[in-house]
Amino acid sequence: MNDQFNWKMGLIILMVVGAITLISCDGKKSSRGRRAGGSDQASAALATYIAPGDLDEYYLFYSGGHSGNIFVAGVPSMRHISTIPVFTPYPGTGYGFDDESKKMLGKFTWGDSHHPALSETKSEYDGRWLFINDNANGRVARIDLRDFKTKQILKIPNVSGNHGATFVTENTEYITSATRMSTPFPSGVYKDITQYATDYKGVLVGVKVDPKDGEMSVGWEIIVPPFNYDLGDAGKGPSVDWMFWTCYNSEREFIEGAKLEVTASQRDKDYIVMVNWKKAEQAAKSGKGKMVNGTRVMYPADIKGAIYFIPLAKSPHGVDVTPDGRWIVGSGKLSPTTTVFDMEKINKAIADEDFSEVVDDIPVLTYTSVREAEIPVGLGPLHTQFDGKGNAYTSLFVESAVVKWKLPPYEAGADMNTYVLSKIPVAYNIGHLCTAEGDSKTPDGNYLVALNKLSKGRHLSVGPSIPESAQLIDITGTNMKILYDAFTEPEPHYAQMIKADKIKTVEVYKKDDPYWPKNPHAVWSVEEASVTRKGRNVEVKMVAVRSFLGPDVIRVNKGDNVTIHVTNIEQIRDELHGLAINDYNINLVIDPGETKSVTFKADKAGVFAFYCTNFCSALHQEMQGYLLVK
Ligand code: K7E
Ligand code: CUA
Repeated sequence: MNDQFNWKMGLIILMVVGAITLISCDGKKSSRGRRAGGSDQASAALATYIAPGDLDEYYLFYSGGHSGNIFVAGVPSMRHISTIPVFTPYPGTGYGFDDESKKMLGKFTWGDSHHPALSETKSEYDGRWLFINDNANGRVARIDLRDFKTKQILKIPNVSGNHGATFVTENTEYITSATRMSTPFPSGVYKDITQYATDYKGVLVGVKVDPKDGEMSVGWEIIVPPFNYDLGDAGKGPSVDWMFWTCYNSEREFIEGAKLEVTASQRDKDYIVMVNWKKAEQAAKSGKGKMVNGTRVMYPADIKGAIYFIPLAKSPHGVDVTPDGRWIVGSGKLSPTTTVFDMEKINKAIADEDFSEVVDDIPVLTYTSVREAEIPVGLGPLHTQFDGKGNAYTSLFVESAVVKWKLPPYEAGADMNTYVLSKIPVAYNIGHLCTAEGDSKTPDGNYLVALNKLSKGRHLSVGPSIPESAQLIDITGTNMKILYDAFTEPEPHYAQMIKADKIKTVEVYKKDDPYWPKNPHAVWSVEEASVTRKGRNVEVKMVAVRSFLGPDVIRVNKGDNVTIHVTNIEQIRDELHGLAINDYNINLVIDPGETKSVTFKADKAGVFAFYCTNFCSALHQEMQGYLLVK
C-alpha cells in the first residue's frame, strides 16, 4: 500500500470514528426503570454485594484526570471509599492549605493525572507507594500507602506534557516519563512553530526512585525526534532491562491550521521506542551527554545499542508488556489490529543489526523480523491488560467494547480471527481497562474494570455534563459478564487494582513512630502551647484535643507575619480536628498525632473566630477561639 492510499484510509477511519461515536451518543435510550431478565442480574448483584461491615477484596486506584486527584474504590463493590488529592487543593483534607502541601503544589492549582502505578518488588505490587503523572505540567507524584497521602511532587525539567508516565521497572528502580507534545529544547527557549520539524524535540526520562523512602529524582533524559510520545510500560522477565513508549506524528508535522489529526495520520506506521534503562543509567553515570537545567541529558548517539524504534500501525496509543515479559503488545487508534512483538525476535534483530532504516541515530528494527502477529481485535484498540492465563483484553474505543484474545503461541498459517475469543460491549467509548494485579507478573484473572469516557442514559440525569463510568466485568469465563456500573468524578484514565491485604495502613501517627520524620514544631500538651513574638513575626504552637484549641486567643497586630503550628495530640483513629480561621481562607485538617503549619500575613484588622471543622465530639461546636488583629 502506498502512503497516499494509507493517508486516505486514515481519514476514512477518522470519519468512521466520528460517526460511531455519534451513534453511541444518540442511539441509546435511557434504561431508567427497565429491568432485564432475572438470574443474570441476581448473580451479578450477589457477586458485587459486600454486606455492611464486610470488606472488599481489592483496592482500585483510578486517576481523576484534570481533577488532579486519585480516587480509591473497593472491588467488587465498586464503592468509592476515598479521594487522594495530588495536584489539586482539596479542602476536605486541608490539602493545599498548609505550608507543606502548598509548597509541594508550587504555583499550580491543578494537574492532569493519568496513570497511577503501584510500586513493585520483583514485578509484584508491594503496596508501598503509588506514583502518578501530571500530563499538563511535567510532574510526577508519590503517595505513601501507609497513610494515603501525597508526599512528593517532582517537576521534571525539559519535559512537555508528561503522558508516558509513571510505569515502574521490576523493583521500582525507575519510573518512566516522556514528552507528549514536543517543544523547543531546552524548555524556556523560543522557536517559532514553523521550526517544529527541526528545532522542537521530545524527551524520554528515567525518574530514579530511592529504594528506602521512595524519594524521586531525575536520573537521565534522552533527546528524541519531535514526535508525540504517548503511553509507556516497563519490561519484565526477558524484557526487564527495557522501557517502551509509543509515539505518533512521526511525520514531524505541526502545520498551522492544517489539523494535527490529519497531518499526524499520514504514515502507515509510527513507532514504539524502546530504551535499555540499565545501559542508559550506565551511560549517564559515565558522564555521557551534558548537564542541562540541572539534568543529565543524552542524545541517541551517546547511548548506542540502548535505543531502538519498532514500527507500529497506526497512530499508536497503548503499549503493554505481558506478565511473562516476552510479548510486547502495541495498539494503533486507527488500526483494526493489535500487534504482538516477540522480545526474543527483538533481541535477535538487535544482535543481527536487522534494521530497516536509521532515524535520527535511532535504528528502526525490521518490522517483519520482530512482529509475532497482528490480531484483528476490532476498531479503535487502545490499551491491553492480562489475566495471567494466557489471555489479553484490549479496549476498543470506537467499538465501545472489550475484546478478549489469546496470546501466543499461534499455529503457523492459522486464521488469526480464531484467536479472538470474545467481545463484550461497554457503555461507552472505553479508554483504559484494568485487571486485578494486572501489571504484575501474576495477574489474578477474575476482575476487569472498564474505564469509559461516556455513560449516556445509565443514571439519573445531572444536566449536560455526564459522569464517566467504570464497569466491573467478570473475566473468569470465556464470555465476559458485566457485573456493575459505577459512576465517577472526572475523569479516569488508567487504574490499578491491588489485593487489599497487601496494603498496611497506619491508624494514627504515633508520637514516637520512627517511620515518620519528627516535626520540630510539635507540642504534645496544652501546657507547652505558646505564642512567641520576634519583631513582626508571631509564632503560635497550638494543641488540638477534644474539645479545645489552645491557645484559644491569639493577639497580633495588623501586618504581622503569623505562623500557626497545630498538633492534634489525639492517639485514637479518626479523631481528626480542623483549624479554620474565618475570612482568612485558612482550612487545616490535622489527623491524630499530626502537626500542620500555616503561615499568613495578618493583613485585615478586626476579630476573627477560628474553629474546628471536623466533627469530633458532642462538644465539637465549642472547639473555638479568636484571632484578634489590632
Ligand atoms: Cu488512553 Cu492518558 Cu492513558 Cu486517557 S490515556 S484513555
Ligand atoms: Cu475538633 Cu471538632
